[in-house]
Amino acid sequence: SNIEASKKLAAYTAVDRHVKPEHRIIGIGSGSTVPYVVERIVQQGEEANKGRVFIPTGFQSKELIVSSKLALGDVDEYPTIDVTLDGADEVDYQLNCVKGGGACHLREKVLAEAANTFILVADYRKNVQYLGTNFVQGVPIEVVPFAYAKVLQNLHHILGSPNAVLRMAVKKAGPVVTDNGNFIIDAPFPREKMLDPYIIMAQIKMLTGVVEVGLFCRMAKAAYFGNEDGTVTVRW
Ligand code: DER
Repeated sequence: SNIEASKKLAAYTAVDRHVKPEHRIIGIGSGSTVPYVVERIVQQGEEANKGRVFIPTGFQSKELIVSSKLALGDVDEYPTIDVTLDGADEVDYQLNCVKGGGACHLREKVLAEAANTFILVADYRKNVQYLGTNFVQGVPIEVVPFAYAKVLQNLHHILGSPNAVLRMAVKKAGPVVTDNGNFIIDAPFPREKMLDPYIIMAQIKMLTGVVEVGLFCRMAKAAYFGNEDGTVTVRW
């Protein structure tokens, strides 16, 4: 499909430009675009990948690294990462992004922050002027289960997200549970709150019980978007 082709195009372009032979510690994100990142890195060959370690951002990411026969590294051993590549749910013109559609944004943010270079790869749907344009389900927020009702109440009545909801699982009874054993709340905000996402991110982060917020504000060095017409849009 056009969307898959555009994910592949973004991923291949980003890897070709940012995963250099001297890069040894590589962070791998989560979602359906990063498999193309790993595919392209594998294509760099055994020689290039000898001595490299790949740090996962969760169970899916770990499985992807292992199934691609790349060396798995642990973030504990490698607090500094040469380059982390990850997907996003939306990216605005200042490279603020919404992440957490796959409920993996806590470990993703750890590896994004630990990286000397953080690169986003996405299909054209994610390339927006304002966050909340296409990805309308809301800002993903990882919360400890004990506090989720309180956080929901604060979002509804204080932070201006009356439609915030606990993310329910589809193939499991009850809520989605993250790799860290926590819940996810999806909190939609009106556009004016998304003009400078840093403000709302900080306000959400301060709510007791919030573990991490799926807003990555100006962390990425560049974002690559595959377009329907086979071109790539790069923003930095
Ligand atoms: O959940 C996440 O943060 C993922 O990276 C997600 O934002 C991107 O998923 P996709 O590449 O499948 O669209």
